[in-house]
Formats: sequence, C-alpha cells, structure tokens
Amino acid sequence: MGADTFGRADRGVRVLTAEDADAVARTLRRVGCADEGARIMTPKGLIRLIHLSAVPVPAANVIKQEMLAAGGDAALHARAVSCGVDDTDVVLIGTEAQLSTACAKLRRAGWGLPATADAVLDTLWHYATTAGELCCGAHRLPLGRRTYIMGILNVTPDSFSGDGLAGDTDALLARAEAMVADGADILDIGGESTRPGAEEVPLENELRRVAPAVRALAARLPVPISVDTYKSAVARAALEAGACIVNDISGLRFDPAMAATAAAFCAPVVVMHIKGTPRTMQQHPEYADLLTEVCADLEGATALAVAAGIPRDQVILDPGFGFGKTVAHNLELLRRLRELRSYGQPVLMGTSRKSTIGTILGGLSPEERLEGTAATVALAIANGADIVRVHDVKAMARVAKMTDAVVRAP
Ligand code: HH2
Repeated sequence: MGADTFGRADRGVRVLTAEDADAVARTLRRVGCADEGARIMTPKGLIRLIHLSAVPVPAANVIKQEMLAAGGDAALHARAVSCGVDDTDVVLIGTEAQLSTACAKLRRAGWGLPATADAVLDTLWHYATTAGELCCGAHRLPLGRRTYIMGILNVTPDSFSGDGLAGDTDALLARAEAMVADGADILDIGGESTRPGAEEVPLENELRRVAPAVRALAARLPVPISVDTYKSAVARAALEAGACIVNDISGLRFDPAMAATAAAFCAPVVVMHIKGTPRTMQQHPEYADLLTEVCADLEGATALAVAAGIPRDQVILDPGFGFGKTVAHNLELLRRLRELRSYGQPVLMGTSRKSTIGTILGGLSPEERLEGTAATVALAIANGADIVRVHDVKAMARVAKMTDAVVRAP
C-alpha cells in the first residue's frame, strides 16, 4: 500500500486474528517490527478477561484501582463500591501487559492480594502453555503436539449408543484391534452405562464384565487402557489387570477410596463434572453460572486427587458434556471449553453421539450422529481439548488430524 491509498477506509484496513502470543508476535513482525519491539508489544496485543471468585469487597476495590491504574479495568458486583455486599466475584479486563503491571502492584498489597496476584499470573501462564506428558504405565503421551483419540469400548448390554459388547471377548478384541488400527491412542473400557436414567450395576456384575476384558486387551494391544468406572473396586481390578488410566465420571466423589486407588497405581485420572447421578442428572439441571460451577467442581476434584498423591498434571479435566446439562449448557461448554486450560491440566471432551447432537440435528438416532460428532470434535480441539473420547475412531481420527493441522500449526 503506497501513499496514494493511505487513509482510504476501503483499502488495506482489516481486523487481525491473533489469539496467542506467538500469533501476535508473528503479526507484528510481518510489518517489519523489530524483535525487541515485538517482545515488548506482544503482551499488549493479548486481551484477557479473568474471573476471580468471592473476593472480599475491600480487596476487590483495591484490585479495581490497580487495574484502572494499569490501563485496564475490573468489573465488580454493583453494590461492592458501597460495601453493600461482603464479597464479590471479579472480572479482570486487561491486556497481559496491564495484568502483569497490576499484579506486580498487588503483590505488595495486603488482604491476601499477593496470593491472588500470583494465582492470576500462574493462570495466565497455564492458559498460554501446553507442556508435559501423561504417564500411563509404560506409555508416555506428550501433550500439545496432537490430539489423542480415546476409543470407547462398552462391555455393557445397554449403552445409549447401542455399541455394547457385554460378554463377547472375541468381538471385543476384534473391535479394539480395529480401533487401534484406525488411530485410537487410548481404549476406554466401561462396564456400566451412565446414560441418563441408568440404574447402578451391582459391583460383582461390573467386575465380571470389566476385569477379564481389560486383561485380554492389555496383553494384546499396544495402547494404554483406561477404565471407565466410579467404583474403586472396579478401578483396582482393572488396574491390576493392566489398565493404566482411571476415568471417573463422578470426579472422585461417588467412592471416597477412588483417589487413593488411582494414586496407588500411579495412574492418571480423568475427573469429570456431573450434576447429581446418572439416574437423576437430567431432572431439570440448572446453574447460576455454568462454567464457574463446573470449574469449581473440577478444582475440588483435582484437590482430592492431589491430596491422595496424584500429580496435578496427571489429573485430566472433563466438563461432562451431557451429564446434568441441557442442550444449551452442552453448547456453552463446547464454546467455552478453553476456560478449562486455565489450570495447566490436560483437557478431555466426550461429545460422541450424544443426545444434544441428535436434538440439534432434528431427532437423529445415535448411529446417525457421525457428522454432528465430527463438528463437536473439531470445535473441542479448536477450543483446547487434548483428548477426545469417541465411538467412531476412524472418522474422528481424521477429523482430529485435520483440525490439528489448522490449530496446532507451528
Ligand atoms: N461419557 C460417557 C461415559 N463416560 N467419561 C468421560 N470422561 N466423559 C464422558 O463424556 C463420558 C464418559 C457416556 O458415553 P458412553 O460410554 O458411550 O455411553 P454409556 O454410558 O451409555 O455406556
């Protein structure tokens, strides 16, 4: 663009896409900006909204002042300024540069603000960084390079998707081998359906379904096996039989011995959010603030895991698509999944063939939900999922590879 076009609103003016530091830095360098300039300006190019829960009002007012002084702002409850409430949630609004400046000041303040400032800086770092690896027995899954495919193997007679294989070990092995050939990185074996309204399966039945299946698969297949259960006795039997990940839809809540069981085997755990139990969860689920509630629950589940000795980075977060959620809730979870990246922990999403997809697409049955599942898998990956839990491994491995090529480009 030369002097003749400069200043004309219809030429060379556009909004840029740059959602992380690397993208901002590249954008600045494209106009010939010096490396040092790009280093200084990159944090000014990333605006963040950060949620803080239940801040005492005096502290919240100090935070607001420091954010304003740094050129950002902070939203508080309408009655916080007049001390009409005792505490308030806060939304910090600022560029990373402004947030850093405000946090540096808050680290020298009182009212517990140094800890808050450190938490904000930690969170910003976690949000921007994917590092580490999942340690699953002898298997290592480095995070951030690509999305991992968790293939669903239900050894049940009544799974919602109609794919259950209770009692047929040969068929199970054949399906598992096909899944691995099609691109499964993890196989998730479950012996109890957790579809809405499902009744609990007695422990003995679940053990009889799961343990032999895990033993057969672990001996023959080159990928880590996870066990989908909320019962510690089933988890223990599966881990003894060769499973190396525990996938607990209750977020370690239904069985108090679950966290210690996983810890004893050094197994990573998937902690999932559920509201209620599978039997009750779809009875008018309501949330004052969906993501705040889901994230607080997952933080609590992580604390249980860490207290039992599981390293924080081996605690995988799952917002529980379909578990105590309306269609609107599920869509919001998918849209805002990236918020779960605030914790520096791996993120898993399980949308496969779920009823929300059937509803949106006009009442399709589970077997007809492939394309809808593909859309949700692509969005989950674009919004920060490290692992997707799916029935249709071949198709979703392709969706993941294609999406990874776009969103994980160097
Ligand atoms: N969904 C189901 C079961 N287990 N685990 C995690 N972590 N996340 C999920 O979204 C999830 C899960 C339900 O799916 P499926 O296993 O196919 O059905 P059923 O429970 O009816 O066997």
